[in-house]
Amino acid sequence: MPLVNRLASSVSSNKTQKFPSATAIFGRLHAQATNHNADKSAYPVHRSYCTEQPKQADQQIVLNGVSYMKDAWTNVSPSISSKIGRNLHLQPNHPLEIIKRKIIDHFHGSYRSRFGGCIFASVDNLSPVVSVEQNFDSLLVSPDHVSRSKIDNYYVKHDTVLRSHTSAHQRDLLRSGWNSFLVTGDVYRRDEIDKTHYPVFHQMEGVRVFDSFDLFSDMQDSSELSDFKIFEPSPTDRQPDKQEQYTVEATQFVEFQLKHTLISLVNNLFDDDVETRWVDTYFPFTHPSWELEVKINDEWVEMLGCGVMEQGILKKAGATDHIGWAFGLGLERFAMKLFGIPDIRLFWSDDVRFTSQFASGDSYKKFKPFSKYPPSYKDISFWIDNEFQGNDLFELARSVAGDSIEQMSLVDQFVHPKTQRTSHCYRITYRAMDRTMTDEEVNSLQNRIRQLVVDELNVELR
Ligand code: FA5
Ligand code: MG
Repeated sequence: MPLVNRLASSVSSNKTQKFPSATAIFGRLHAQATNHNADKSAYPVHRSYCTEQPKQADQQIVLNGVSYMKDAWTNVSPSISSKIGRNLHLQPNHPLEIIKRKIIDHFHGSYRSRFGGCIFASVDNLSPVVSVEQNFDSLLVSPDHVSRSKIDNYYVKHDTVLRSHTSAHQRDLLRSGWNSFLVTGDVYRRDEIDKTHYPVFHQMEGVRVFDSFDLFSDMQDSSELSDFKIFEPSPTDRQPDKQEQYTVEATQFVEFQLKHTLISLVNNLFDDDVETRWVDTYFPFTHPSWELEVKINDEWVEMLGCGVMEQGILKKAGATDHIGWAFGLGLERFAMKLFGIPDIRLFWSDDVRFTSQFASGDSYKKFKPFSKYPPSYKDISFWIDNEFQGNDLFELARSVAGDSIEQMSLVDQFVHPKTQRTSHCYRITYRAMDRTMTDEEVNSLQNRIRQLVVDELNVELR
């Protein structure tokens, strides 16, 4: 779409790595890219990337009614594919649908064009099956970036992936002519297991781009307008607080706008009853970049990532004379804070003791936990080889025990002084949300996991 048709609309603290996720992966690569002495062994060579030739397998995988030919990259498990199409964010009065609606209402209510219309368009029905190009390349994620790994993603086939973030749609929506939009959807990641992490969760992406009139027109004295420019006359070096092409003042305006927008959202949702802090971070698609953390039950929880969009993405989308911000927030984390939901697995529950509590659509009602059943702890220790990845273990355990596992954590590791072999000990917390699990049930699940780690992960039990 020609540019003229584009809709005319228009503090940081220390990083705590409590909830590592793909951001941590983006961050790791940044460290690798900027530190030439980085320990390469931290990125084992067996991780494979999209440059590999796919091996054709004579099997199909059907997702959302569409059939795909499997190849060497396919790693979508049945438990994951069964979640595609559930669309919790579209189920009326599901807590994720309520929080989505509240956020959209906030944006529609707070941001209006000169003519009174909504500035932010909203989309929530895009398929989670996207191309690798959309999920990574369109966002300037380099071809060998660790975040593309099969260890961390669910590949449908070599060039198709379950989106790992809603950022996968940024470039296409900008290209179709929108300057400000919200995109909500289910996203998929091979990730750790605990009360704030689940392999399928929901994100909302927000994007807003500005031309120089949008950005500087609020200046008191319009004669000053001409003094402010979005672009440097010639690119500078990249600096910690700005990209090469953008001026400091344009970047600071956008940073201010972005942070103000997100803090207003959080205050509006949580009635100002909330402690927040900004943490500097790294994403390949924004610079500078931040995470917003919120205190929940005395713990800082990362709620979203955001930043000033890389100009290369705007260029690819045809918005060459613009600057913009983007954010991606975790809907579960917002709903957990708003409703006081203690465990991310509950969002998938069909138990009426859960669903009935939201049936009225009342966003102010606090969740009343039904009785908490006793946990059962089991440890599993083994010698690992260089190929071992924690995410493979988490996936395997989930395939056996599903949502009966509340948490899995690495509680001990050491290297044997003589053999130099590495031992890992993981503690599995079993606790179903709807009943007490019997000892026999837990033992049988644990035995099955012990058997499968040996068969599939090439480890030796201790
Ligand atoms: C991203 O996904 C970036 N695409 C966000 C972004 C968008 C940055 C636009 C800049 C510009 P991250 O991996 O940090 O970033 O995830 C964003 C949010 O999703 C997190 O802050 C968290 O709230 C939520 N989240 C991440 N992993 C999980 C998980 N396994 N379970 C539940 N929520 C998660
Ligand atoms: Mg993050």
